[in-house]
Amino acid sequence: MTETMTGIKGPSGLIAQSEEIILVTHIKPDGDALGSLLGLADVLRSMGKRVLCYLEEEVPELYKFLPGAALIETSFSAVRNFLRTAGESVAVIALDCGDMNRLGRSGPSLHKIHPFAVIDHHKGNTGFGDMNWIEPHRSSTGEMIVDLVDGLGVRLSSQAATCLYTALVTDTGSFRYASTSSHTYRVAACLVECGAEPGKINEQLYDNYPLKRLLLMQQVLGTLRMFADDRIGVICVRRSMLEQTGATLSDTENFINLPRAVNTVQVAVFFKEGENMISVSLRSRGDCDVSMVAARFGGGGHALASGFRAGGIRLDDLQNKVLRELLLQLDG
Ligand SMILES: [Mn+2]
Repeated sequence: MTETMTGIKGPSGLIAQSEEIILVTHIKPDGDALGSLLGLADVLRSMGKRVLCYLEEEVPELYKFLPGAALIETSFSAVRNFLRTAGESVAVIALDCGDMNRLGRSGPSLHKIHPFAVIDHHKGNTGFGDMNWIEPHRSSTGEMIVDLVDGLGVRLSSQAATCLYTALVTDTGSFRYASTSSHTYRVAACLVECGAEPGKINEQLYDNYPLKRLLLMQQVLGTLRMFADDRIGVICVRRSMLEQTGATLSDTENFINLPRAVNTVQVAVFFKEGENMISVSLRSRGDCDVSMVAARFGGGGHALASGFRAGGIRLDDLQNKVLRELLLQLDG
């Protein structure tokens, strides 16, 4: 590692003391969540620790290529068994997770295990651990894990490097977002030196879609409508489109970035018609705080990315309501 690394970081003392460690991350896991989880798990195992990775839902198809993904336990009984056979020195580390609720249904049970450490880069992190290492300026939790591992004096395996590189590349939008710092690139360089292969990883992440996703995209783009002098771009996915293409809502990931990237657009909106509910995603280019709009419908999120769900309303009616609120927010 280079001299730019800043010494011992995060819960390295806790890791040194704990022979048995449970790693958890947020539900609806993204590349940073899973990459950090599996990268740190690999490192801890190489240090001779007994490690359990727990996530209460299945790993999304997109991330199944990550080394170790198959070892993630999805049943809480695995946690209970681990605790039953563990010694005194068991610890939990929650990764990339802003608050306890984001751990899912088993959050409260996991949170009863002590010591409970948090490693995260979300601005709004509630600091819900016994020890919290939260650095909101960081590009990704994966970047923090690489510094942590550097402080532990462990060399990353190519498997761990692959996981952590995936964390970096996904959470920085392929090194495009403002959170990408010179340090992010140094960490990326280190990961490549340890065996991460950017070409292969990017192909897995970005050039590996099933045809049904493209067919769904074709239909969803057909719904595009522009409002307010092309400042608002709206797309929808309807149940019938999923039925026709065989795709699922998970195949719509990143669709919202298509209207968002139009040069006149300030806000992009994506309506997703579920069985009983409509989910709405809002993305802003910066001038409009879409979390205020989501909040008016009982949702939440950040100024640039937020969302909510609504039931008992037709999609067209909901769209009219959302547009009205957005115009107030844009021009009000
Ligand atoms: Mn993250």
